[in-house]
Amino acid sequence: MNKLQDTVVFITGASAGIGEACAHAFAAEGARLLLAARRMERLKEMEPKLREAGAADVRTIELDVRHSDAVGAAIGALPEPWSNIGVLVNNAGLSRGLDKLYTGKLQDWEEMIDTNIKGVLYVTRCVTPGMVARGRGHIINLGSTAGEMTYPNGAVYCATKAALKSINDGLRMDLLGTPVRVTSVDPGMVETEFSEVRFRGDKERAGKVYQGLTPLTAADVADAIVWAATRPAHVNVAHVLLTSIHQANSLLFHRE
Ligand code: NDP
Ligand code: 8X3
Repeated sequence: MNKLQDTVVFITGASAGIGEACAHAFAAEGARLLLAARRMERLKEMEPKLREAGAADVRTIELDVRHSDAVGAAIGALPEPWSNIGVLVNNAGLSRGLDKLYTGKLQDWEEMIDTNIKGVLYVTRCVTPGMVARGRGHIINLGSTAGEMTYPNGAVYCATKAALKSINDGLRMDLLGTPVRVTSVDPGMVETEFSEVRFRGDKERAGKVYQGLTPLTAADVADAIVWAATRPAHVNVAHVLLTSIHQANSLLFHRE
């Protein structure tokens, strides 16, 4: 039997990109998928395909992780077995703009900080006590090479991902003595809707980000996440850093 058969896997930001790919990868493991995002219609469209792909069951929630009350209400209202979350993938996140810090837009900063840091904290705060009480759980956060090395014009996005490093380390220490695991999966450039969101729908500018190189795919990242989630229960994969062969770090790329 698959290790994750019937395990409730909660994925935030499951309506696109890495989150959507994780939904498919965990479906293939026979997991029970709890999927959250703001675009409910996308989640609903995914549902039948995920069942076909092997998901034990699928439940979708409309959720904006920036709102602590909404996060608490959505998680608090889950009936069994959905409330028994075994794996949490804190994936919801975004970047806005590519600007010098001293000319950046406050609204962009608020959105990134509220989603990428506070959203992760709110969801983690709601889900982790149940994991501790049940003696089983795994929290997987989406970091980034951006959190390892800051790049020009991206200070605030990079800071949100660097903050996750401290959150992961702190959480791992606070959970010591419990069986709950904490993993950070930190990809380099992945071709998703990420750049379109960053440039507010400017597809041409977004396309240029990936020009001349082979980026990671969302499925590559999902593969690493499922790998971390399927290690033996005593193994905690603290950190996975993965880039395409055309990327050395946040700043250095090989373009044909
Ligand atoms: P996408 O834009 O393709 O997907 C982002 C997902 O996050 C969407 O499903 C979106 O759903 C959801 N989301 C955004 N804001 C919120 C919110 N406030 N509440 C709930 N859901 C939200 O981007 P990626 O798949 O690339 O990004 C996923 C994660 O991976 C992010 O944390 C990102 O920082 C990280 N990452 C991405 C890399 C890349 O190069 N693409 C590299 C390294 C890390 P909806 O709009 O429906 O709410
Ligand atoms: C996303 C990767 O380098 O575009 O975290 O910021 S990058």
